[in-house]
Amino acid sequence: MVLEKLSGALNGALRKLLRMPTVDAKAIKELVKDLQRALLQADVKVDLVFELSKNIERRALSKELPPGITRREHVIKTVYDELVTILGEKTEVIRIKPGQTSIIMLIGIQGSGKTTSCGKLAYFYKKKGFKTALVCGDTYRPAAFNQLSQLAASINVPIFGDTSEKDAIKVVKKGVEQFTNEKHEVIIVDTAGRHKDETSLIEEMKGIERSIHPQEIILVIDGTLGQQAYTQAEAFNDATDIGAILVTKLDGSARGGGALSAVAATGAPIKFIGIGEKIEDLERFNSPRFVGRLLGMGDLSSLIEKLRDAEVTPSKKEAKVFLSGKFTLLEFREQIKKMKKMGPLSKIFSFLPGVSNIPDEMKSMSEEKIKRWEHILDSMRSEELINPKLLKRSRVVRVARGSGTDIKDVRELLQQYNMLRKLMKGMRGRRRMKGLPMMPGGLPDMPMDL
Ligand SMILES: Nc1nc2c(ncn2[C@@H]2O[C@H](COP(=O)(O)OP(=O)(O)OP(=O)(O)O)[C@@H](O)[C@H]2O)c(=O)[nH]1
Ligand SMILES: [Mg+2]
Repeated sequence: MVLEKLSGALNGALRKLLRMPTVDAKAIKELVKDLQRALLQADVKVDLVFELSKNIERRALSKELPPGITRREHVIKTVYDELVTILGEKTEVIRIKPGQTSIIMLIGIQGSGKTTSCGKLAYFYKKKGFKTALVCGDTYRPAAFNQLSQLAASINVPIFGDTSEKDAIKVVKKGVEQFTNEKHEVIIVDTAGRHKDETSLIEEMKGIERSIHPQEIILVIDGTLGQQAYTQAEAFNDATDIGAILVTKLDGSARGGGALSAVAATGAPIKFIGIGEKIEDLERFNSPRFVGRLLGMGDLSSLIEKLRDAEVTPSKKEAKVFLSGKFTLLEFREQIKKMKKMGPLSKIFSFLPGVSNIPDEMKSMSEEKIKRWEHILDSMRSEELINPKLLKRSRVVRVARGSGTDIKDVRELLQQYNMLRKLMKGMRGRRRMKGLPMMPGGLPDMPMDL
């Protein structure tokens, strides 16, 4: 599993949010705190974590929600979006033209995983049906050719190398020439990792680049570096515009989140990730999909679906209760309070066939509105709750002031209440069919003594 620890922590934070009775400012603060802890432990840069927290807090509490989306879903989607943003939204692929030769050169500091990744990439392209070959450009380390040869043999891919030649450029040039003549479609060049710093790395890269003109240069970065990966990626991104990045060792590294976000912050595209020591442990990097997996929730559509399932679903019985009894503002208030636990009205009404003409804004009533209405109803006197007709202008002004809302809000509530009451009156007229079982399209069997 990639970034197991980070994934577990992020998933835990979201699960906690799902269990909260309501998603309010306090719940979001707590979520953000959990996310911060998880990301900082994964070595994500403090600035990035701060930025992400701010964005999540601001967006999560935004007033308007898209229709049909609950506050909970909206918050989860916000977290998802913000994580995708810090990992780079663009998904880029290396395009290999069939029938032509494409040269891919890998560079990177010592031990970053170049040679292993050359083998993985060769396997990746071979599996896609491309005629693939490997060239060993590491003349510095004697065992390098041997290491790459073993990988090449294991996947049955030809390899070129010359252990008696010290000039890497000469060897690489010869190998590329040979494989181009043999009409190989993908030639992958391994290089030495003797560099102390980014500058010498970039120098050598430029030398080989001038002599073989690769279609793609891939900088291999060790994922265990965490946010330190930034300097390497930045120097590389400044030096070449045909560069991509491959982040290795994301399996089992606690700091991989830091490495990925640091690289993305330079604007350099991450095209592949290494997720193990085996030849098949290479993946194209796709940040939305990656974040989905990191959160333990697949892509976003399945995320939303899962969220819907995870939400409390009111039972048929509860739905009946909701529409039963005398329907004054007093009952309305009871139901509003219950709705906080039961979820949006659309769910409740979906249990009642024939109730399709509920105004949309009532069906997808947001949690903010439920709360606001609760405050408004709590500010009314009991005589007003029992007899809403008493609520003339001066009383409406008083209720608005008392509940910290606008007159407009109180009016809206009264209007919605009246609509609902009328609707129920209409249903009561049809109630003579009482006793019929619940049938699709038919009327529900429910006590409604309005
Ligand atoms: N767990 C894990 N190990 C990896 C991954 N990629 C590479 N390694 C390991 O990292 C070590 C170094 O890998 P190499 O491919 O030899 O690195 P290199 O960049 O070619 O090293 P030099 O040629 O010495 O510069 C090896 O033990 C690999 O097995 C990965 O994605 N996951
Ligand atoms: Mg090597």
